[in-house]
Amino acid sequence: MNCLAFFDPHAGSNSGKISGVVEFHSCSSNRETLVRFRLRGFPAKSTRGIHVHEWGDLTQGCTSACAHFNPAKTLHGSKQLFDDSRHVGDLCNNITADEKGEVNFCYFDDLIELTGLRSIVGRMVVIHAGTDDLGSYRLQTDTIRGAESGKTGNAGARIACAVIGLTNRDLHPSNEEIEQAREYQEWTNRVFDDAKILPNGQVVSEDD
Ligand SMILES: [Cu+2]
Ligand SMILES: [Zn+2]
Repeated sequence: MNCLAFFDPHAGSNSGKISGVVEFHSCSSNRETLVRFRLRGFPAKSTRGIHVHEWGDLTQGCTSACAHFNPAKTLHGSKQLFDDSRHVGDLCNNITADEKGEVNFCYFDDLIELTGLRSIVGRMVVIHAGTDDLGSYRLQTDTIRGAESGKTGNAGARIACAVIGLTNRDLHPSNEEIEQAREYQEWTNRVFDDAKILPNGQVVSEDD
């Protein structure tokens, strides 16, 4: 199956003037869903939060997309720090632009699906003004930063959003893309294995 979210820089729901597409592909040759970013319009070398939010509803701009898509009712998190204890819509949490302000990147996502209970079809890709903190403060529930970390990753305002729709384009990855996506997967798995010290310096025990 093939889906995409088109970012039109002239759309009212796109104050960030982001253009391009986020593509999704699933097929029998890979267990996970390929996610491909082809976006431009970011400040050079900036990192921005990106997620799938629950509804593809633009009646109040990106606001009516509501919260991160979270059918399992878990806390916000990231593959690197929390494995599968994260929202289905958390994706890779952040994208980083190159010196031209472009993002060309693909990876395999093991939580989203294009059919069934975890289907993201008809939902919304939202790009934020800030960086997703990966849920790294989510255990500090007595602070605002901690509570938000477990909900939104403190990624900030919504600067652009686009509904995920079906397409008849074949978005199957090239061999080169599959290789790149596997490399990224190994990297996130490796980081997770020794994630005893979080990016903020906080140390978590195995029981956490
Ligand atoms: Cu978001
Ligand atoms: Zn989330």
